[in-house]
Amino acid sequence: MATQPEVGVSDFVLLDNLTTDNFVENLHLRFKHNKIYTYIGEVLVSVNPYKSLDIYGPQHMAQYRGREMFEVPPHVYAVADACQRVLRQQGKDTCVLISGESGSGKTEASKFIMKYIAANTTQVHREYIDRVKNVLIQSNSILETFGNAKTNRNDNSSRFGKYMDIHFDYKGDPVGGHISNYLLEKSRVVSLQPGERNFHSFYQLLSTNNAHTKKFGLNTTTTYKILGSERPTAQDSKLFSVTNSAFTSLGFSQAVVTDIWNIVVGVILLGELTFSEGQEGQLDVGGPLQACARALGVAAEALRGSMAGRVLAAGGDLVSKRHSLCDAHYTRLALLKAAYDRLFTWIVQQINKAIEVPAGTYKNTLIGVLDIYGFEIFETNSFEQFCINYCNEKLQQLFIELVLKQEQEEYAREGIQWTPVKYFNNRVICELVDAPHQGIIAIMDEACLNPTKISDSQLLEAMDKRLSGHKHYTSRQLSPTDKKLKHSVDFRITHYAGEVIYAVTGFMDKNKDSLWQDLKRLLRSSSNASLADMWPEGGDHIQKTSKRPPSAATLFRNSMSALVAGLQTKEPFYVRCIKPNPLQTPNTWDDQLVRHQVAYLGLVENVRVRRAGFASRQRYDRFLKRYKMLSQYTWPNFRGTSDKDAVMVLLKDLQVTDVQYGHTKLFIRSARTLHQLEAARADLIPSIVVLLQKLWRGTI
Ligand code: AD9
Ligand code: MG
Repeated sequence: MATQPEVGVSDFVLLDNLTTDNFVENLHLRFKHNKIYTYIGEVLVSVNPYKSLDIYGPQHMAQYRGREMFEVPPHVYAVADACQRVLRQQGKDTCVLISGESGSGKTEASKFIMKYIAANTTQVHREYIDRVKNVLIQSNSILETFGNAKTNRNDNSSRFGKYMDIHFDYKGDPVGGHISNYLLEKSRVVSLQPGERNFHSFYQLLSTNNAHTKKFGLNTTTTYKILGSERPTAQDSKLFSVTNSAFTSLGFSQAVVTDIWNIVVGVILLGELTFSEGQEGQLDVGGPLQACARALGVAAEALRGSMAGRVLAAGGDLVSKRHSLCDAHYTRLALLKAAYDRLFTWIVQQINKAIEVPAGTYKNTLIGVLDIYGFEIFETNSFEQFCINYCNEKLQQLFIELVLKQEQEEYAREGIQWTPVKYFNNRVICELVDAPHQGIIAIMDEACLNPTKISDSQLLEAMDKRLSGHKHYTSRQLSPTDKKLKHSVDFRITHYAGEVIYAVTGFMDKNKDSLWQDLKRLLRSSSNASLADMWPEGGDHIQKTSKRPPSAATLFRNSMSALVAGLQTKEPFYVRCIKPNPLQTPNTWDDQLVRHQVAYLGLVENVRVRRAGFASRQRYDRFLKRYKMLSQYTWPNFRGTSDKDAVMVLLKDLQVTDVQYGHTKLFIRSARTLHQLEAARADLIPSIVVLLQKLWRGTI
């Protein structure tokens, strides 16, 4: 592998004339030759090839085992290996942060990393470790079935954020894991953009005639309302078996698997219920009420009742309130979203039970893999995109802080002087969203807590009042002449990755995220034991006044801060994913699209920082091994004491002066020097090979 010809430069720090044009050109050149990976120092830039490349097999894994990143061509396996090496050699927790926009290849990268880590284990306790590896990998299939969907950007788009810790014992073998899930895009259950699908689980279930569908009269040919116009495919039916066998591998009992699919059936059928106003003003519920109730394990009458009205505890009294048609529709939507969301979170909890490190097993270190939904700009952007894009801001912020911090720390550790490079710091955008009292989340929460009902447009007024003048915020009201802000509900955030216009419609409701107590009680009473288990608060006494739960945005902000705090304690590795075209096709390059991503990911600045001080840094022993042939004083052997001395002698002989000698590493200032060293090495290798061959043959 190491002898393969180089295409462009495999590390951007070696780029001669660093401009965005040259950066993109190098990326494109490599992409054309199926070289989808390129480094910026230790950061991996990955371009989605949209075709399967023969670079992930066991023989490829073997080539990365125990090798330094610069010794082998760039690869996501090299990142995984470096991660595992830090963990084994330094006993440090590490994490891989994968970012990039929707469809850029984050989830695939995270799976390759897990696959590599799982394969790279010692031979002791083989059986146990094989089980752990198997469940870690199988858990992905279940998560994707229930949490991924086809969007206009990606046929298998993650609609939730995932952070997975993989725990290792003192030998560096995986012993278990833990998954944290973040904000599932549950609104998808009830509304789809044209051309998009609901979560894969629905189509998988309906792709075959199976016990679950037969029992409730579902069939493969009917079009169900929540599924839009999309039909199950052959791929869905294949994946349905994969999901079911993953359930079995993870130790889900048949009863639990049946419970899960019954809930999915229940959700589909809830969408089929019809409401009409009866003669006496009561609400009539039509459609498959009986089957729906059976699937959810509740009495049909109780289900009907909870759509037709609700019971409120007012003061000490219980008051019944009839639902209007509009209330009933709203109630159904809320129930659909909540039921599916809880199902997803509950499945993650069950997976966690299956993969948790058994009590008594020694946990030493861990690798965290973060694969989160990418930055999104849709035709209409709502609360979900607001949260997703905020999440991407937080990760970008972490990247900025850690990359700078790491560099500075390394220079300090090695006793090297440097002047920091200026960056666009997106902290100001994070604060626009999450600052206490002044941020959008705080303003939303305040509105949600207001005892009088605040409408979405009143929320927007409140935001305008507090945020007018903010450089990254505006709205139709504040900028009436701005043609892009078409509707009165529009506001715009200038994110680090671009401008996004959000429609405030639905923000209040989605942020409150409340569900009538009656519905919680109904689900708690289900004979479907798993469903009942998902709704513990449904068991509370009707008159118990519990504190209002935190809003959806606050919960999300808190989970993001906890995530970032956790990541900051670990040694980070980065994979920056790039989407080459919007068509999801191979061999197609959209220069504008790539250029935009390179710009907002700050990749050129990343190279600058990396080179601000120095184009390259290498441990003395490694440097010597690679270049000692270039001087008679170091080839074949140096007679001095330390590797550092040898490198000093070597570079003096070569008259290389633009370097600084750190305590353990050599810092080379210009990429040109590194090029020259590489070129000199490449020139010499053939003659050395001839020399060695002659030596072996005894002809000299
Ligand atoms: V989203 O934010 O979840 O919508 P991701 O996760 O960034 O997005 P994903 O990994 O799902 O994107 O990649 C999208 C598709 O690109 C995959 O389904 C594959 O078909 C394709 N892909 C991505 N990476 C590779 C790869 N290394 N080799 C081949 C790939 N195909
Ligand atoms: Mg994904």
